[in-house]
Amino acid sequence: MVCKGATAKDFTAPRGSGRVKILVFGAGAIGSFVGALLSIENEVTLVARAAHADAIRARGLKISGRTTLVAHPNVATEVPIAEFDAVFVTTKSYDTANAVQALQPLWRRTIFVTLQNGLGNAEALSDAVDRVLAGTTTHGVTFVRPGEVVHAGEGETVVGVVKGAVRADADHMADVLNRAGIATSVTDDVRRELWAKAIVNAAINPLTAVLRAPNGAVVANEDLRGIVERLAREGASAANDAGVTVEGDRIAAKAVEVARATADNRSSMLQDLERGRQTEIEAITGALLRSAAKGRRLPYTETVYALVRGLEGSLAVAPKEKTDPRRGNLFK
Ligand code: KPL
Repeated sequence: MVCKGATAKDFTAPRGSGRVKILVFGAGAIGSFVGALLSIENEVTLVARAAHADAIRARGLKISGRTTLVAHPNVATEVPIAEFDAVFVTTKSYDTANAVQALQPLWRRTIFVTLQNGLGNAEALSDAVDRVLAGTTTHGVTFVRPGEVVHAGEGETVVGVVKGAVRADADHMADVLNRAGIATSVTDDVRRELWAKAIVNAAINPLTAVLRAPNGAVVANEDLRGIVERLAREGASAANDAGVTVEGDRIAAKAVEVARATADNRSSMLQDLERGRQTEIEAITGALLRSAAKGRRLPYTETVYALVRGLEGSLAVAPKEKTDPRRGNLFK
């Protein structure tokens, strides 16, 4: 247990050691999935919206698909006053600032792990929080209704140190995730991993949103697969412009591999549009466009960016809700 003033080292428990007290802030698809699995061996509190929280209290948190489970984590609709060994931030990227504010009581008390899509989340956390790990996951998870998510596609999870923590903290967190059945490795270059994941998202999510089709559709024929690969290569050139080495052909192959592995999943961007919500286009595709060197054109990326922005506009997607800063917008 981490107490006030504890150092990163205090957090490090021996491998295979017992229960960890975890707060998962943001109970959308990924937050619910990770929170449910972690709750089997650990004491997990999921901060969720009222309808989701009520459903979980009444019937448990149901995961179906590749993972079948009814979990019974603690639920709350705002940050509880308690000590935690770790906080997972799993909100949408446009809600990270709200999340950081809501979690202020824990900034100096525990280690934070961002497990979010898009670029900029680790930086936003690091501006406020003492100890930060970041992670990426390519599991495909769909939020079906309050109290229920579907694990539609297997993925990989990677964590690494961003700020104020040590490699042993990342090892411990990976161990906690592995013991929960979420296969996780540790990287010494988490920045590169975050960029690679953003590029994979930029190659898959907008296309699925435009086509209104699950991930598998974008690699089901050569023409569409060609677009996925071009989007990934353009993303790699934006990353390289920003000083992050990403190899174009390799990340293109990775994007195709992830789309195949999550073929049945509806991407988070498609789920957002289907629910009439704002998408993460700015933190994913927009961030890549803004990172490209002056004068570099990314024609495929620019096109899907404009299409998704257009869809958000034409579907009258609710502008970002004004949220109670204690709660943030809790869905990822
Ligand atoms: O991260 C995802 C998302 O939908 O945001 C993938 C890996 C593409 C799974 O759908």
